Amino acid sequence: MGSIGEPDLDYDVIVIGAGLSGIFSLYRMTQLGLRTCALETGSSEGGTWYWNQYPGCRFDSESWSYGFSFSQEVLDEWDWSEHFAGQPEILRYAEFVTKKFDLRRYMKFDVDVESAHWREESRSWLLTDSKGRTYSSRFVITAMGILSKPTLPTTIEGVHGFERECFHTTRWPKDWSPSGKRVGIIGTGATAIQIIQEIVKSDLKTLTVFQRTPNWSAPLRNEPITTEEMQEIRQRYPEIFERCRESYSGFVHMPHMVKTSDVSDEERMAYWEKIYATRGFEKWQSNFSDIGTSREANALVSKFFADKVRERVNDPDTAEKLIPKCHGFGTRRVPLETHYFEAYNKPNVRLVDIKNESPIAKITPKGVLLETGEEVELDTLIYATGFDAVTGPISAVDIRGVDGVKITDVWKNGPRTFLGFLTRGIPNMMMVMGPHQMFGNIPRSIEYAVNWIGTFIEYCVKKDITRVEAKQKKVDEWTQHVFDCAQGLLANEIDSWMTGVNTNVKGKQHRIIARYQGPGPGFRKRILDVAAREYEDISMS
Ligand code: NA7
Repeated sequence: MGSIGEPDLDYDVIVIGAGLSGIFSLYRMTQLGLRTCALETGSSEGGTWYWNQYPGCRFDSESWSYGFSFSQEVLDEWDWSEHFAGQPEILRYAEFVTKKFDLRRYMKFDVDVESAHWREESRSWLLTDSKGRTYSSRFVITAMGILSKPTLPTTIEGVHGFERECFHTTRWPKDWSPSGKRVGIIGTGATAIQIIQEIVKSDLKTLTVFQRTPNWSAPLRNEPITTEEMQEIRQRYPEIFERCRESYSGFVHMPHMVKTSDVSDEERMAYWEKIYATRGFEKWQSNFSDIGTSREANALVSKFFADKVRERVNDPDTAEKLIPKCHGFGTRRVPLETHYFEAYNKPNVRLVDIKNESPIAKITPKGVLLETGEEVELDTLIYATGFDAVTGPISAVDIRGVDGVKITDVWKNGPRTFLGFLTRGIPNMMMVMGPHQMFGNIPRSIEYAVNWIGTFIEYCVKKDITRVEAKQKKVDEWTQHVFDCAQGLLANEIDSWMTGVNTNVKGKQHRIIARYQGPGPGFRKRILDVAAREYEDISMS
C-alpha cells in the first residue's frame, strides 16, 4: 500500500508495546505495507506473558478461545497442551506467532517510551525514550496492556525496607526456589491465588498470606488436551469464535437468560451445582442473569459460593476470613483456582487478616510487623499487589497533544474517549485496550480493536488523510453511552482495578467507569457502524 507520504518521518505507525496487542497491531500494519515498529520495554515480546513468570501463572480463559483467530495457519499449526495453558506455553505461543509472521524485525526491545508529543506543523508524533532516543511517526498505536504497570503497597510503611528477598509478582526472580523458606505474600487477587496454590506444593517452611480483602474464587478444573481432543477443537474453531462473538464478554460461555427468581430453590441450587462442576468462567459468565444487578440475587449466589469455601476449609475461622463480606460474588473479576482453599488446611500456611484483625504496622528489614506487636519474620516477601490498571500505562507516558495538552489533563475527571480508541485533543493516536473498550476475553477484544484501527488507518492512507481527531460531541456521546451501559451494575459499587481504584496510586481513590460494560455484540456493532459511515464521526483532514 505504501507509506503515508512523509519521508522525513521515521515511521508511518509506531506501536507502543509488543504484547499480544502489539504483535497483532504490527501484523496489521505490515500487511498494509506501512513503515512500522513496536517499541517495547521488555527484552522480548509477549507483554503480560513475558512479565508474569511467577509459579502457577496460567490462563483463566480456555486456551483455545484465547489464541488469535485471525490466521488460519496459526490455528492449524498450534496445539494447546492444556485447557488452561500455563505461562511458559503462552509465551511460546506469542513467540510462535511473532516468528511465523517475521515480526521481530519490527520490534525494538528495552525501549521505555517516556514521552509522546504531537507536532501540529508536521502532523506527526515525536516519541522519546528513557535513553533520550527519538522516534517520529504519523500515527501512534498504544498497545501497552491494561495490567502492565505494577504497583507496590505504598500505603504500608517501610515498603522498600525489607532487606531479604523481596519482589513484585511481575518481577519474579529466575530459578527462585521456595525450598525451606519462610515466605510472606501481600495480596489475595487472581495473581496471589495462582501463586499460593502452586507454592504450597513445595517444601517451603511456612507461608504467611497477608489478606486485606478476600476474593470470591471458584474451581478452574484444568485438564490436559489430548491429541484427539485438539483435532476436534481445531474443527470447532469457527463455532468457538462465533460463540465468543455472540457472548457478553468474548468468552465461550453464553449468558443464562434466567433470573434467580424465575426458578425454585431446588432448581437454583441444582443449576449452581452444575456450573460449579464445569470448567472455567461458566460459573461467572453463565450464572443467572440477575446476579450482577440484583442485591437479593447476588446475596443468594454469594451464599452458595461461601458455603463451598466452608466445605473446603477445615478451620471455620479461616474459612470465614476467606469469604468476602464487603462485595458479592462476581462484582470483581472472579479468580479461578485449583485447590486454593485447601492450601489453608496445611499446617504451615497461615492467613493474616490485615484489615480487621492484625493490620500491618510496617515492613521491617526482616519481616512484617503487625499492629498486634508480632513481627512475622520472613526470608522472602512477595508483593502480589496488582497494577495501576487501564489508564496507568498510558498516563505513565508524558503524552501531549494539541497545544501541548496532556492526556492526563483531558482525563482528569476520568477517561473520556470515542469508542475507547480516540481521545479529543490527542490526534493520530489510537488505543488498543484503552479505557472504554470492552475487555473480557482479552485477545477477542484486541482483535476487534486492532482490526478497527487497521481498517481506519488503511482508509486514511487511501484517502490521503494525515490528521484524525475525535470530535468533542462524539466523545461526550460515547462516554455517556459507556456510563449508561454501566448503570445498575453492582460491580460499579465496588473498589477494584476494574473500577479504577488503587489505594497505592495517587489520584486513584475514586471509582471511574474504566471499561465498556455493555454486551460485546453491541460494542462491535457500534464501532463497525462508525466505519460503515466512513468515519464521519471523526474529524479528518
Ligand atoms: P489485584 O486483583 O488488583 O489484587 C491485588 C491484591 O493486592 C488485592 O488483594 C489487594 O487488596 C492487595 N493490595 C494492594 N495494595 C495493597 C496494600 N497497600 N496493602 C494490602 N494489600 C494490598 O491484582 P492481581 O495481580 O492479583 O490481578 C490482576 C488481574 O490480573 C486479575 O484480575 C486478572 O485479570 C489477571 P484489595 O483487594 O485492594 O483490598
